[in-house]
Amino acid sequence: MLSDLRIAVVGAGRMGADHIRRITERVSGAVVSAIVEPEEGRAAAAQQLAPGAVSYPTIEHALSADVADAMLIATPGQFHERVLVPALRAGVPILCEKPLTPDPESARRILDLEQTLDRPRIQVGFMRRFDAEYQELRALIRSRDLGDLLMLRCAHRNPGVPDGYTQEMLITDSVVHEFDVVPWLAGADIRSVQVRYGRRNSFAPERLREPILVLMDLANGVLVDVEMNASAQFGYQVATEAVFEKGLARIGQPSGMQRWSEGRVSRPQFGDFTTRFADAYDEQVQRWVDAARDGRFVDGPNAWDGYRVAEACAAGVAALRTEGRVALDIGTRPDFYG
Ligand code: ISE
Repeated sequence: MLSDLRIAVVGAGRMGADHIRRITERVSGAVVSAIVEPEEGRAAAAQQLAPGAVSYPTIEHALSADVADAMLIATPGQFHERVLVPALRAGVPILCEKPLTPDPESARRILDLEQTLDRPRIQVGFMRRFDAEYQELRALIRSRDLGDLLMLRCAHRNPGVPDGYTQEMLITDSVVHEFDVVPWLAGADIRSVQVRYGRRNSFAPERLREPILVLMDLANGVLVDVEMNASAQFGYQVATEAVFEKGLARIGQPSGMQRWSEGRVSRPQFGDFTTRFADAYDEQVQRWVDAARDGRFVDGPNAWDGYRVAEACAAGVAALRTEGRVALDIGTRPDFYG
């Protein structure tokens, strides 16, 4: 029998703590053996969630203690390269929360380093690919039952955003997910990105000008629009409408039990992404654990996908300040990435 995968979770903020809970309570074949978190209060809180884990202030301390077979990186994106480099040099399987790194240059450095190994080690945490409805929609597109896909109309609505959230993060922290999942759904790369501003939501924090509309042209002619709305107030919603030659499909619509009382019909809805995508996160981590244990290492989006998204984000950030389309040319995927 395979022994449990010993995972070091690097970064014990919101996502790190969520993953520690997930691995401890719901994922099979894995334990959290180490928590890498320099901030003492956070490290102590995280340890309560995984009492068997040992805390280390840096990844180097954890690696030299030789207590982990794999790394789950959940620090903010700007620290990813700093953690990915020693983890790659140690050759361990890595699940890296999105984004791979914040810019294409650092993402390329990671690709170069990873390609010195025998095969990929990095899976990137684009969890939407593990969501049941996204998978169903992708299968429908591929089946061509409704003819060719013509357009994708996406809505990405957050009730609000944390204090540190900046205008660029509309792209790098939020639309980053559409930059991954849209090409995966439609089977074609993004060729250009454009941002349109409309009337500003007066409930948005002063520093933000939003909602925005992000338009993408794909290499197969499919046109995509994303309403990115970071101050929607009412709740969290990620929805897609796919327009085909002979039909229409929708995912992410309100679902679940309807309650009819006092003259109203209502359904409970999601307050944030950790609950909306809870099943997708569980599935993502379970599949990564299984792949890490049986030597496949990656079962989902890889570092090449992370690099493509970093290029799309750079175009998206440029598009925030440009009228018209910003072109994107991602280049050819190295054979190493299959
Ligand atoms: C957040 O960081 C996420 O990754 C969520 O999935 C996304 O919906 C949200 O907009 C981001 O701020």
